[in-house]
Amino acid sequence: DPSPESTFVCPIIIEDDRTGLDTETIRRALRDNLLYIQGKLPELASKNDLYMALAYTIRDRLLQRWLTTQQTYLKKDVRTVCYLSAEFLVGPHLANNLINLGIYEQVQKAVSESGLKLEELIAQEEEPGLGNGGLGRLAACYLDSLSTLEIPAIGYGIRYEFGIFDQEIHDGWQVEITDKWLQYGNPWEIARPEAGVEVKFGGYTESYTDENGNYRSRWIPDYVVKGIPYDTPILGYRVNTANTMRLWKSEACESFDFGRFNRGDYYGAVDNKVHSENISKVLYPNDEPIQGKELRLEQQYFFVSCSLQDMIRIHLHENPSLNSFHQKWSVQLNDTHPSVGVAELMRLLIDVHHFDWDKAWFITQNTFAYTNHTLLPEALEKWPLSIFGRLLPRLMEIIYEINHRFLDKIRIIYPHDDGKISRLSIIDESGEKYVRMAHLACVGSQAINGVAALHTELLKKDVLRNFYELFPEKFSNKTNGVTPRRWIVSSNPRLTFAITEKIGENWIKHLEDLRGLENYVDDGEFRDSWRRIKYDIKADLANYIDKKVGIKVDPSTLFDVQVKRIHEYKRQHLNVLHIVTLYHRLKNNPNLDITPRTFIFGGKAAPGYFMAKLIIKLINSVAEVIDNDPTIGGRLKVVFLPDYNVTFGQRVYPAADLSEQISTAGKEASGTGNMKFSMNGALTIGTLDGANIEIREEVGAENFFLFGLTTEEVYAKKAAGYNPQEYYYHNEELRAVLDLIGSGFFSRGDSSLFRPLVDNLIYDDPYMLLADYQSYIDCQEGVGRAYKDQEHWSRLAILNVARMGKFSSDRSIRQYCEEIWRVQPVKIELPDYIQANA
Ligand code: Z57
Repeated sequence: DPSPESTFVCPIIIEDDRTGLDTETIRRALRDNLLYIQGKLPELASKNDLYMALAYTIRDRLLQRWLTTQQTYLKKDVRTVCYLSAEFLVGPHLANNLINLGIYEQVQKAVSESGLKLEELIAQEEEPGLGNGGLGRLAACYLDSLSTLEIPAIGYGIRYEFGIFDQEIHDGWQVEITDKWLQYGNPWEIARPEAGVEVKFGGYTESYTDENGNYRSRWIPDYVVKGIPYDTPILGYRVNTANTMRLWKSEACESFDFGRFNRGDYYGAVDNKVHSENISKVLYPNDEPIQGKELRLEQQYFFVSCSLQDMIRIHLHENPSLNSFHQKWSVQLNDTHPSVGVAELMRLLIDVHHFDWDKAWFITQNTFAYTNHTLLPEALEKWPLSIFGRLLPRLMEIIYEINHRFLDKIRIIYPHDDGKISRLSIIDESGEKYVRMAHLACVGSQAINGVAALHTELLKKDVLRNFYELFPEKFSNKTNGVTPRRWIVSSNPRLTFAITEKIGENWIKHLEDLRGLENYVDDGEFRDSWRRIKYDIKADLANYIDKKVGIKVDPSTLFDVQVKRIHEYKRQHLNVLHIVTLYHRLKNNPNLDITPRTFIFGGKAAPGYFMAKLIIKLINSVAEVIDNDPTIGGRLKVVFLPDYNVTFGQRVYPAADLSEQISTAGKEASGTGNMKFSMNGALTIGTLDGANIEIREEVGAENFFLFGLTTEEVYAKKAAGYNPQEYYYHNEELRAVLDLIGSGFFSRGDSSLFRPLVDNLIYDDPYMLLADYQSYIDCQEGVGRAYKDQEHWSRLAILNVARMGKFSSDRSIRQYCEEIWRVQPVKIELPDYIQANA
């Protein structure tokens, strides 16, 4: 809480140097920050010093907007969205803040004084890799849209000291390097140690009777950890709203250390400090499947407890009690990772604020909403009771009580159906006992959603069928979206300019306006300039590829791109089967007329995921053999670009001709890369999976390369006893391709290297590559033919961009606001001594 002195009204005199947006003022501010923040004379400043000076200059310009936003929210006592997520993959801040503030050009000029290009300073920023892939990146796009739509919101998460590892490739294999993103400091965050909170772990509970004769429970923890919030402003596009991303860092609790220290347990005290600091040390690098490691559960409870305590503190600052908590806060659970929040809010209301059970449950249920992001059974999170009960004994009790009351109600609806009861139970008692986090989230939330139309249907029919039957009204779909500010304006300035020249700049905030481009598909000059732009971007990427991996690629070839986490269900190896098929055809018929292609891959494998790592090795091995084969004569090139991340995504989406979205139908919940490609004028080759279905619906079936089994066909084939060997024996070309890989041809004669991969496909093939192989190959032939007619291809590309309006995260967030959160925009007025945005 603010100290009493803070009510003393003191007009703060703002130096013009920290708010002015004109070139001259920014020029002065840069020099000022270089000297007084970085402590460098211009002559001795490194590129990084200049980046830091610029970053602080921009942060200065955000601060008034940020503080005014927070003050307005407090004064107006607004309803606020809290997005709880274990990951926020925000990407570099600098360029986005320049664009959102509308001062890119001024800053460009101001920077040129230093003899550097703004683009070089932008490239200097180390991206915060606080996420694995789609789920964390979605959270970041949603924060951008929340601010742009002027919705009061806080993103709560973990400030990992080490984010997703940096990937290197050694001899074709992935090697993981620690991500030291904080080593040169982070100019975008402000620590708020005064808002620290404490979180309990371990120990036991005991019951007692309070002064009013009420039975209560007390949690005597084994250790207590302190959470320190680090805040980063998230500015909206051309608005004054700057919301907060509040990430928690774990620290040792001195008071607790002192107790041990004084008892002479020096080692114990230091050990506790080490353990406390470990909680926010490192991001778990698995994208889909969660492994049940205790530290991961500690991370989850840590950030959820910190965040809920923080909301309660803010709430009680403006309200007499927590009775209205659910009216002021809507808390979104990004997957089940924060779902222990359901039990934690119950604990805080009952144990700390002395609510009775029913009132606490009413508030809790009306506070939370849950987004599911996966259909993979192995990715549905569950915690062994043994671990859960030991680490969070009081929460375990509360979950038992929630479950008990829930199942009592269920028994009335399904009187003699024990099977139903055990399928719905929050506790899995079929073998070793587990807490099922998705069940806790479903029972404790007012709304449940999937992330694409197909995904939501499959949730209702399959994964969450029993819950859908119980409360169908809680379920809805919210198809994912991505922010056009980062994924078009910032990453693709040339395309942005070309679009804006024709239809104005409204599309940046209203992506549906891209429809206006349809008027220009028949304009030959426009198509010409469209192609020139794509070619120039591809030439830039070709230079970058040469610099990074020393491979020369030709920008006039078809750029066929697959960038995403490496996972068997995403089927990067199906893409490889196509490449080897083309290679095999060219070997047998060197004069074959094929469309020259450059295949570009990028993506990280979970460090413990053997098959994914082997797929990376396979891509690199095939790349090397093809590159060194003179008969190919550059008609095929394969490039694996190491260390795929947000920064590289911004480079590669604009340069793609073809987007590979080839997951087994029914496996990819939505996908969001699919949207980024298409918005940048790539055509998609894809299955009827996730959001691909909706993209195809929007852009038109004739502008989308579709192949493969449908979800129903996949299910039916599985049920009928899928046998991949039939495909292997009946398809000669497929057999030749698999045999070539299995023979050691791509592994210097070592026929054992890729055996596990080839055998898995022939004898098991859980993701049905062999069933989809022929359909994929045929479809790719159509792609190659289509690319030969460049005028035709340009038409399709323009139509793709023109029809992608639906996939702006602004649309997704509007739907969440109206249908789940019931929150409204709040305009932020700047004090009049602040220079307004451009
Ligand atoms: C993750 O990135 C996603 C789902 C998960 O359950 C976990 Br854990 C991590 C992804 C899905 O695989 C994508 O299909 C989806 O587009 C993305 O989440 C955002 O919803």
